[in-house]
Amino acid sequence: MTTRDTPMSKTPHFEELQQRLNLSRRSFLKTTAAGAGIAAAGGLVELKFGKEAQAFAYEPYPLDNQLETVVTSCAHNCGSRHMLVAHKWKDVIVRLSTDDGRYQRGGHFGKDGNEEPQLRACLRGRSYRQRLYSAERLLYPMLRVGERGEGKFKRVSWDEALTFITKKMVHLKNTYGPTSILDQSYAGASYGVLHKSDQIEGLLGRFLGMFGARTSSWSVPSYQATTTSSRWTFGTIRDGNEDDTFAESKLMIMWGWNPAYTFHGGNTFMYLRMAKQRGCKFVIIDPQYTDSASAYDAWWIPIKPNTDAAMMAGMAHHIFSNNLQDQEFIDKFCMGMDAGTMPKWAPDSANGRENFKDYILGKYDGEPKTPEWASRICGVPAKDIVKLADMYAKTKPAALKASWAPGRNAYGEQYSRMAAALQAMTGNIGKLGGCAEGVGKGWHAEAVAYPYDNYANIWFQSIKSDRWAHCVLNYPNVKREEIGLWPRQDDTDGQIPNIKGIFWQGSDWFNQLTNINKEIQAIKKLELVVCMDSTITPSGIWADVLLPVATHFERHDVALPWYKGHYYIHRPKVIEPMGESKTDFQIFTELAYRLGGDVFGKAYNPKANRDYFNVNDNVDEAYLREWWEGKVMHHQGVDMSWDDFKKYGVYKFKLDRPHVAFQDQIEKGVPFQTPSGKIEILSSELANIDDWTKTKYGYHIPSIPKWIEPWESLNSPKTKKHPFHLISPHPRWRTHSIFNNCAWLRETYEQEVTINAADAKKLGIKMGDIVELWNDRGKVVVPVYVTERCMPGVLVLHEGVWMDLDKNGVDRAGNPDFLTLDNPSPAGAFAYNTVLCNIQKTDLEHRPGWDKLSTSRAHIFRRDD
Ligand SMILES: Nc1nc2c(c(=O)[nH]1)N[C@H]1C(S)=C(S)[C@@H](COP(=O)(O)OP(=O)(O)OC[C@H]3O[C@@H](n4cnc5c(=O)[nH]c(N)nc54)[C@H](O)[C@@H]3O)O[C@H]1N2
Ligand SMILES: Nc1nc2c(c(=O)[nH]1)N[C@H]1C(S)=C(S)[C@@H](COP(=O)(O)OP(=O)(O)OC[C@H]3O[C@@H](n4cnc5c(=O)[nH]c(N)nc54)[C@H](O)[C@@H]3O)O[C@H]1N2
Ligand code: SF4
Ligand SMILES: [Mo]
Repeated sequence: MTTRDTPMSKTPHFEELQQRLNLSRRSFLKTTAAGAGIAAAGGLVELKFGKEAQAFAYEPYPLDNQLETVVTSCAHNCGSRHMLVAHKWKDVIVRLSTDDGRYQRGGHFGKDGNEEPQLRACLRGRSYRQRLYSAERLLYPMLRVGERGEGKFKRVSWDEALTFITKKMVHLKNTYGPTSILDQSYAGASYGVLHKSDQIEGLLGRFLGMFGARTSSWSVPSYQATTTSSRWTFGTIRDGNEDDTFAESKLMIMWGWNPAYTFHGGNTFMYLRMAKQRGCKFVIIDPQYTDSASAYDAWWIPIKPNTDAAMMAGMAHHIFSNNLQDQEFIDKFCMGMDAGTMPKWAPDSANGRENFKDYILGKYDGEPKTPEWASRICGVPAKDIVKLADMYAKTKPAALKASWAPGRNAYGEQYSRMAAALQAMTGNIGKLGGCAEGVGKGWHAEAVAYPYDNYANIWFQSIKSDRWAHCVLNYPNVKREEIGLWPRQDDTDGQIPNIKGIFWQGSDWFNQLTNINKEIQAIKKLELVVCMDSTITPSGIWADVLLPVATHFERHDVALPWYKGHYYIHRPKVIEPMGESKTDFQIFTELAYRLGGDVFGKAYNPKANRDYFNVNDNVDEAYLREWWEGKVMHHQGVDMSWDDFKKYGVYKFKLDRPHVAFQDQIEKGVPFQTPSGKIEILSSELANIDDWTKTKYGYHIPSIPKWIEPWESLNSPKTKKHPFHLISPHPRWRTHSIFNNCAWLRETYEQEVTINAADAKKLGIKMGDIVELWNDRGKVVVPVYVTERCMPGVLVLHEGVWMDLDKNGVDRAGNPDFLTLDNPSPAGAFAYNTVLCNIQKTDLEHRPGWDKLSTSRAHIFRRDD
């Protein structure tokens, strides 16, 4: 998945397409009326459907040598990408195993190693059969019959479902204009090259843009803070090393990073273990003593959530005031780190006069950012701040891996920029064993196998993603800065989008964005909500139309690594699509033909014919082969043919040298991709902005990293009413909301809120009690987990559980997004971890899952009574 690099407005291509489509209401009615659905220039095409869903083949239990073995990969936005090996009996997958070394070229059972490590699946991946064949699997199109959100649907034919959608789309576009449909496609399927969901490169954006009605969502929930920060500082988001380089570090500072739970690469843990074996010291800065901390016997520094930038400023103070910085590195590569590295133009710019060192030393505000100053804010003893700063400045090479959660905050970008300043002042950028992450994107994959041309990213307005509800509820009385409107180069600049419909493709965003109660109000105002997914989801419950999508076992594709890893995994169609499901690409192509006949259909999917909805295998193969031969073999120097790749199932790249971000900048003097060619601690872009309301940020952002107090935190007066700070990290047992309904995984965990033992005692709360958490935005009910491993004042509740409302609007499942706030940080970061709330024992009903039979038993082993 990518974030936007070059915003694209209407293109000459696009104008031409729209003219040829001439999508007036009349021409649309003509197209559809011609034949209950499909009768474009190419003639009538009959809709055909796959077979009915198949049951498990339990009997007779097939032996291994009776099964066919197919190499494929796991999917989704889970932090990694691993091989799954499907063992199938006829058209049913009866077992899943994983990489054991033998599937690659020159491979054999057990082959493993540093260069070409095995890609071994985690528990989630290995449980995939339960998702594939789950009771919640969506097998045919459905239309809503009850109120929105009531969850009442009836089965309809594809033709009925698509006719419903096309009519509404044309109505919305004609009545409310080109901003009327909101693209909420996300990363559920970003890591395939053909059947892709994504904000930028995805199939939905291309489809809605070409249709001529698309409001886009530009900020990413994961890491918008560090995306913007890395663009300002380094000029790119490719600031990541490959994981094997961590094995070379002497000091590993894991800042808000818990790879034992939250994956960031497939073999991270293995390489970190190698580092440990070689004597690397580990430090963890996190409100929780995590499993990563215990696995590496790390020095745990508990910190008040959202105060990281202050602690980092305290470290910088110690480094500067003891002259521990790498001054040679600073002088050569940095801009604005200190008075000596200020650009010549700086004094002319109101926001550009300050340098970082003088800010840290207190020259501008009379407040030196000493370790003692920092300690009062972040709660970490000053002596520990000094000790860590000393270790970091004196150990070479040292990796400060600044993960994303501490940036998923109010002013999260300041944390990310402050981290970059520390990495730079210690000279740990571009060096093996050092680290500039950040975003952490390492090796670059060829990621798109369908046309990625001038049509690829057309949009008519683009807003900060989690302001859609605010926009809908307040339209037209919304200021552009409230929704972070991306500037446009034409006369529509600043126009507030009139959103009347939403498409979800590869996203469960209704369940995953901030402030769900506000979303619930907003969605009632919409006229069209379409959910494309392979299972029923909590978002789907709020849709008007559910379209069944074939999973990655049921279509042909190639899998990409996540942010780390350098390999491709072939994903053949392992089984036929279940029920009546179709691929996203089939659905959009069919919709394009219905909306605009051959002109739209062919432009959207040039290799396909009118019958693609029924026959897609050869077309998909042609796209993939072209991608492999044109991009992978040609651009990436791969000598394996497409047919051989399909035979082996995986291609693992051997890199000439370990992949270290910015190595050439440091070693060969290649300029950084910033305007100045330097590491911009003072950002040229920010220093030269006068009217912030005209930028996508909307609000002022200092041009150097600074500590800014978040809206809510343990230091805020609001703690009188809501004394606990809630953070919501990512779950080990789910990929966000995916796998929530997997019974095998649920046996191993419970969605529960973690609380410090002393806090629990004060409140009379015991392990396993059911509690309610609330603030002004909502209320959720969950069991409680009492531990010393979480710092006082902090609660931890994992994101992604499937919401389950009672009649009073209380969430019985414990989804933290009923408590989160939809105010994004100026740079676009979702403030998921900026939440105050309260907690007490409750008699309210708790429901651990939609399927009560799959209730977890984990709590039985944890009760202390
Ligand atoms: N198993 C699993 N892995 C995943 C995912 C998943 O859903 N499941 N999702 C993937 C995706 S899309 C993403 S974006 C990444 C997210 O990756 P991260 O952002 O790194 O992960 P989180 O789990 O949110 O948080 C990591 C740690 O940060 C700590 N933390 C929270 N707030 C603060 C703070 O204010 N300060 C400090 N110092 N620490 C804090 C938490 O206690 C937690 O231990 O993970 C990816 N990997
Ligand atoms: N409180 C709190 N909330 C958070 C976070 C947090 O830290 N705290 N983290 C946020 C982050 S970083 C993220 S990335 C988001 C994730 O938010 P989402 O992306 O909404 O989460 P997923 O559960 O991964 O949903 C992806 C959906 O895509 C579907 N899908 C998978 N493959 C396909 C396909 O091929 N086609 C189609 N049409 N659908 C497919 C899946 O079935 C699933 O329903 O959550 C965010 N929410
Ligand atoms: S869920 Fe992610 S980490 Fe687990 S096996 Fe699948 S790809 Fe790998
Ligand atoms: Mo994410």
